[in-house]
Parts: sequence; C-alpha cells; structure tokens
Amino acid sequence: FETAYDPPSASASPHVRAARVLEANWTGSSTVPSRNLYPHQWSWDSAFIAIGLRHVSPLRAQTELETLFRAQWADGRVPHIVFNPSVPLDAYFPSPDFWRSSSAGRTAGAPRTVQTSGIVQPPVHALAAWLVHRADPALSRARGFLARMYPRLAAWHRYLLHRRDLGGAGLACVVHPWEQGMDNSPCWDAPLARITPAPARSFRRADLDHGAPEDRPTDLDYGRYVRLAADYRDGGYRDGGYRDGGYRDRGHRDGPGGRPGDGPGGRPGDGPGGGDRGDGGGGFAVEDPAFNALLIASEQALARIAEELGAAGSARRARAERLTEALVARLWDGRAGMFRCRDLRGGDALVPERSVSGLVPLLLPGLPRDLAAALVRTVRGPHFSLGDRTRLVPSYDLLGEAFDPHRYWRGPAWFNTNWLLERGLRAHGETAAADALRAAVLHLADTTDFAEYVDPYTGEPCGASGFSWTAALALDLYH
Ligand code: 9YW
Repeated sequence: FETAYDPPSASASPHVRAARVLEANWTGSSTVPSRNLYPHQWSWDSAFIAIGLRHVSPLRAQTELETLFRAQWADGRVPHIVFNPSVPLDAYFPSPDFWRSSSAGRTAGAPRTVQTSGIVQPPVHALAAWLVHRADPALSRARGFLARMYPRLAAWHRYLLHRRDLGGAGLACVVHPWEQGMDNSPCWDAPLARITPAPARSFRRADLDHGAPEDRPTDLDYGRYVRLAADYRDGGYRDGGYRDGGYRDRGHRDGPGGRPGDGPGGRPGDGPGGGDRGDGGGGFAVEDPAFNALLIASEQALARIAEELGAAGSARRARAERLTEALVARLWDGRAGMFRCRDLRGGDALVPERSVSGLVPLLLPGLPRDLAAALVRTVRGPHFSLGDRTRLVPSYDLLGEAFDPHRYWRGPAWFNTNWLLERGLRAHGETAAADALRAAVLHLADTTDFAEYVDPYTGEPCGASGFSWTAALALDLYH
C-alpha cells in the first residue's frame, strides 16, 4: 500500500497515462481516490472509478464495486468511506474511531469485520454496475456479477427511498453535506449556519497535511461537519423516514411554515444547532437535485439489470418516472432555469444559491423537453458560461457572492460533474456542446496530471494530482 504515485512519463499516450493513475491507486481490492489526501475507499468515487476502469480491466471494475458493497449495512446503506485497516488512524479525519461503526451502528446493521463511516454518498452505483457489465457481458455472467449485485443495489435504493424520504414527497434526503459529495458548496451555508460547531480543539484535520488551506473548507465548516456527524452517530445512525415508521408517526412534521431549527422530535432546549437529537431527525436535511437525479438514473439502470437477469423492469421504470415528477415538483425553479436544493429544516424553502448540482438532472433522458432546454440555456448563460468564459462547468455560480475559483466546491470545475453534464448534453441532442465539453475534459485532465479540480477560468490544477475519478472519467470519454 506504500507505493508512491509515479508521475506518468510524458511519452505515453493520454489513455495510458490515465490507466497508470488507476494502477497506482489500486490497493488490490479497490482504488483510493488519491494516495495522500484520501487513503481509503470512497463510495461515489468507486462508482466513477469503475466506470473508467471497465475499459482497462472489467474484472477490477467489478471487484471495485463488490468490495464497496461488502461493507454495506444490513439496513441497506452503503457507507461513504470503507476504511483500509492498514492505513494509520491519523492519516485521515474523521477516522474509524470517530465513526465507531461496529458499535454505534450496530442497530442499523453495520458490518462487524470492516470499519466504515455511517453516512452515505450519491447513488451512482447501479449505473456503474450496469456500465461495467456492458463492458464484458461474458465475464460478468460467468462471475454472476449482476446476480450478486442486484439484491444489494435494490436494498441500497430501498434504504434511500424509504428511510431517507424525510420530506414525504418521495425524494431522498441528505443529512450531512458530505453525503451529497460537494462538501462546502454555498448551498449548505444557510442550513449549516443553524448548527453549533464542535470546538476546534476537539478534532484534528488531517486534510491540511496534504491540501492547501485556501483550497479546502474552513475550520468553521469542519466544526459543523463534525457536530452533525457526531450527533448522527450518537443517535445510533437512525433515520426518520416517512415510510420507515419515522417521525411522522410520532406526530412531528416539519412542513411548510415550520420554523427553522424545529427538527422533528426536537425537545425543549434543542435550539437551532442540534444538541443531542437521538431520534434521527437531525439538524440538517436537504433534498438535493444531483443526489436525486443520480438515484433516478440508477433506478433506470436497475430496471435494465433486472431485465438482464430475466425479471421485470417495468415497476422500476415507473418509479423512476414518479421520482422525476417529484424532482420537478419539489426542486425546479423556472425563474432560475435550474434545480435548487430544498432545505427541510429551513422552513422547507428552496436554497437561493446556484450550484452545478442543479444542472446535473440534465443527465436524465426523461426530463421534460422544456426543462432540458432551459438547463442548456443556463449552462451557457452568465452564471456558468460554458463555451464562453469557462471551458468546464464550474461547481458554483460565477456571479454568486460566495464564488471562489480555487476553494473546492465553491467555484472550481470538477471532472465528475462535467462528465455527467457531457452525458446530459448528449442525451438531449446537444452534440456539438457535448463534443466541446468532452474535448475540454480530456485536454484538462491530461495537462493537469489528472487534477482533483481546476480553476474554471484558467484550468489551473488545484487539490491533489493523480486523482482517480479524473483519470477514470477521462478514460471513459476516450472510448
Ligand atoms: C474530504 C474523495 C472525496 C469525494 C468528495 C469530496 C472529498 C472528502 O473527497 O471529500 O475529506 O474532503 O468532496 O466528493 O468523494 O474523493
């Protein structure tokens, strides 16, 4: 596991250089996102990695997903991190001794033999499993890959659609900014402002050993991340979904007009910012457009997987359609021409910030045509400026007050979201725009040595280099 990352030699082709990044980050059963910064297995990273890896080694791509799902909890959740026991505890924070999955997560069915986090990440997995199968159907069938993955993927979706339906409209909720994957997006500023940060002295950030502080989330952000995660852990990682006999049955509903901080089950003294909310109704609950769009795309992939296995896919297709309707009804903002996040603990209101997350539903071929057309206009318009001032779509509104071209999810362009938008543009017949975006992704991935993210104006690399999903998704676009 100690292998240092060798910068690929300049003489190799871009394709070979990308494959070498994945080779260097392979641990034997999964791929780390980055050797130094992220030395364990991350959930949505693994899905994106498998999508690229299938072009190099379909077997390794299958193994990547199988390793992740071996750490699935009995309640169906797929943890956002699976810890590598041979990595020292202080190499990444929060470490296994923070999450304490095998003890704190016992009721929720955390695995005993492997240590994981207790929160989730976007459900890209069924989509990845389907694409991985398609890369080598004979190998997949011989290994029973889909037959083994299908019940696990179905349980994962069931968890999200039932236990995480905190708003009662069918959409899945995230209960922590890390769950949505865009950790310090300005969309979380208002929902997070209600959370009392954990004291800075109560934890030590390992990310600052490897990342530049001005590119990373702030200490104040981290204090709030830690508070939310600790509260969720101390509540046994219980959720309060509508269909889970959750808090509705206890007579608490945070409907429209609910006061901010009025969490379900909130007891007197539980002011904004939480305290001990042992009922699973934590201080942060957001319906996010990208998270739900990926769930819908994965539900469609699961329909195909079911059919490949000789079962019916129609119920899943119908569910994907219903979810798309709910996504539009709950999160579409016609004036902005994009989707927004809904802050369930903030008066059930839409968050006014414009994030790339609100463009990601373009990936759905079944999106109503007028909405897809509006999204395309918004991607090209002044807030994201694709093809004009930017070559890759930034993570956040160029005109937004919080915009910062270098700070993580507050402006830089990321390769996974651009890959999703490339698919979306193509799915909606915007071939020239998709081709241009594809060319920009390939060029910038290679010339930045597969950077974690880039300045959306200059393409200057930020964060880690040799970043796995950047290499994997470039590989996918070469094919
Ligand atoms: C962190 C691994 C993860 C990604 C997230 C990204 C970052 C972890 O790295 O979070 O410590 O900041 O925000 O989306 O999965 O690549």
